[in-house]
Amino acid sequence: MRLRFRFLGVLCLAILPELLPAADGGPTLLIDADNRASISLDGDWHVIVDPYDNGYYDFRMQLRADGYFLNEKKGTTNKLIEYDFAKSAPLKVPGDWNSQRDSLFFYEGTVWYEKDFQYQRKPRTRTFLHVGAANYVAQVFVNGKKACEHEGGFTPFDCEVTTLVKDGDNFVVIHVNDQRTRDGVPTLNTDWWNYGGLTRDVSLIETPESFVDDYSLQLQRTDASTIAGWVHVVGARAAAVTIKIPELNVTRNATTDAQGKATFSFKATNLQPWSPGSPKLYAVEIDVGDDHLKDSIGFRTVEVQGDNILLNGKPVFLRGVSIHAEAPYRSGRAWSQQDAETLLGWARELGVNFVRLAHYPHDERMTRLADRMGIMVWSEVPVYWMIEWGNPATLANATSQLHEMIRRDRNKASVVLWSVANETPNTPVRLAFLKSLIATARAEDSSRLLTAALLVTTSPESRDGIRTKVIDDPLGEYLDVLGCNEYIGWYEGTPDLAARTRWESKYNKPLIMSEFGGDARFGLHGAPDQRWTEEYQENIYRQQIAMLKQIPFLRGLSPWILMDFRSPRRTLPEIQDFYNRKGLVSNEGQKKKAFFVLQEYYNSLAAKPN
Ligand code: GCB
Repeated sequence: MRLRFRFLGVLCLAILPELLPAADGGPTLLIDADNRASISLDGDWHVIVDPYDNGYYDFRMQLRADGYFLNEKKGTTNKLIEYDFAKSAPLKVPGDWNSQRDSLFFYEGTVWYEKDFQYQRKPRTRTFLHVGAANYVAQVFVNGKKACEHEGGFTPFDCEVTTLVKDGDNFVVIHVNDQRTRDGVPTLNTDWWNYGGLTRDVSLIETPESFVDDYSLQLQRTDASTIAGWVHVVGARAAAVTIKIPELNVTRNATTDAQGKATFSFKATNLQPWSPGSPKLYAVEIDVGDDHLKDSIGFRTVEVQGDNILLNGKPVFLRGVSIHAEAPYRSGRAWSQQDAETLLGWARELGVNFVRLAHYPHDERMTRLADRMGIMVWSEVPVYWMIEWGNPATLANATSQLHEMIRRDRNKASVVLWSVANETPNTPVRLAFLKSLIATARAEDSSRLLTAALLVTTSPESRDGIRTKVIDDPLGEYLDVLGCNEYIGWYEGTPDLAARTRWESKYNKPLIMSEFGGDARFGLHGAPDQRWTEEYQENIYRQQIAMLKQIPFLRGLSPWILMDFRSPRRTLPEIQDFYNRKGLVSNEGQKKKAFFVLQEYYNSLAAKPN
């Protein structure tokens, strides 16, 4: 909960004790939500843009912690009511507000969303309101009562509304606020657009009274013919759980323990492991009483041995590219199947077997599609640049976003790396913060590799003009794979400086060059030393690739970035116009010259066995 609401809470206690927010149990996160039967609430929602948060006050300026906009919704003839959802213009959900209305392009603040829906309650059924993502804080009210609230703009949440829905007419109001705050995750400054709103799907999910809320099924690292995992059940004691993988002739039963967990471990003979060359997914069925879940899961191992990354026991080189969740061809936050297919389609054309989904968890359609296409994924939390490292509330917030990212995607074979941070300062307080995130990630998922995009130190030039970049960040000790961002030729010198740069690492660990690149406006041509031209960007890529080939412990790269993306930091008229132009593809889908340089390199690597 952010300061603003904490303050509101204190005020309410002091002067309006009867108006405290309804007690809510907090949201949960239903794994595999996109595979459950649901009633979509996507489409037009009425919205009230509320820059002063007046929806929390009544007409006498009395604070209504339960939300003035909620209780008076339908209105009565004789009262002064100064708003009307029914007459307010709609916005599409999913969708950020910035790209849907010119007047909201730069808007950061509160928008109240409202939707009417018909519902019939069913016996022995629980109902959840599922929100795929709301940037940044959301408070959900159903039929005027608070259901839950959530902080974090890129992970899903599910509010139980079983006792709030009724037969016939219902309405849901969601208060979404995307004001940046110093103590937030991310914090005040980022190099991407702060797209606000209900940016992913919203639906009602129905479950039986007892149901599966989480499960994990993985190949054991030490024994690639054993599948092990657990199923967590809520609402029942000693529940009988059955797992079936028909193609492997597997049927296994187990009973939940006092914590609601049933554990499994079984041999899987003739298993075809998931890999980029053969992204095999198995239909998996999980049955607990009346709850029947279906998923498609790939099984593979990923581990580190010295400075190698092993996929299914064999060394692999990660030919990647970084991707923002920016919608291709139209601006705005990407969310649709079409968006995912376009972005991963270009990546595939480039010759990748790996993508870095920067700088926050992307829509689940991306990781599902990566599973099917055989593209390994680096997924990260928005712990970016300067977070309030010493603030326990910020750590709690980052921890919960990390937990939600892992929980949503823990059964996706494509996800091989969790990243806990991007370009963070080398200070003791930040190290303590990130060590805590790493401990959480390891406790929640011991099967994947942990990484972070680090900054490096550079030694002064020697007499022959050679410099050394040293990976010596103390965080490296706690990671499995080192990530490193460098901008030789763009923020640092000219492209030819790459030829005079050597790399060393304090750690015997694999390195992924998680960012490098430079801006080019598509269609702007000039000499290779002329900034902003396609030729300059192409030059950077050529020089970088020559340098990267010399790094003995390099095990992958994800240059910055697949497509141009909106950023408020990039104001240069006629070149940037609020776009970061480091894309290999323009936001209109035009491929720049550097695209083909990287493609040629990746094709040559793909031709060699790993
Ligand atoms: C970085 C950041 C990335 C920026 C990029 C740039 O180091 O990690 O978020 O967009 O540089 O273009 O400056």
